[in-house]
Amino acid sequence: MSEERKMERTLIILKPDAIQRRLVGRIVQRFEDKGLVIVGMKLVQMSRELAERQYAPHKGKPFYPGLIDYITSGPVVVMVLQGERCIEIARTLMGKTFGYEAQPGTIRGDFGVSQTYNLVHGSDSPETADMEVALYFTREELLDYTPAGSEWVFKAVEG
Ligand code: IDP
Ligand code: MG
Repeated sequence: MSEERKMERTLIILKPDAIQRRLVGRIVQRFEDKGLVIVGMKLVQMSRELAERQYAPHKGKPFYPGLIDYITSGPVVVMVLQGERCIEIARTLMGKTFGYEAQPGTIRGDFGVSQTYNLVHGSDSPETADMEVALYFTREELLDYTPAGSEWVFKAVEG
């Protein structure tokens, strides 16, 4: 895959409820099924300091303290996905923020109803993705490879 084809990376977090509810495999499957490629993955217990960096844009909002408590309440899986337009594609797969609003067929729509406990995080722009990926992964931990059969999945995503 050549670089001019808008290859992107995005940070996905499977939040503590996804791990506690044993939904890791089923959620990862959604991203794999779509054709996004896992280039980094690990289990992490977030410190409050790390959580505050992750959610700095939300500091001061009413739900912020609860969000920090939630994301630090147990292990999370952090994962970097790669693919053309993967930031947008991953967020479409996740569905709207609140489980009760998210469409059936999306991760949040199929597995939850909560506002805060919504199972999954995905970066919202290339700039955010770069910043968020760097919070959890060194360059060496991200493995660039082309999965078998990619030519059948990625043909002309753009134009
Ligand atoms: P996103 O995860 O869909 O990008 P954001 O608005 O960036 O949604 O919010 C970050 C996270 O904060 C959400 O995923 C959710 O866990 C939590 N959150 C957002 N808005 C609310 C709220 O109004 N009440 C409670 N929790 C919220
Ligand atoms: Mg967000």
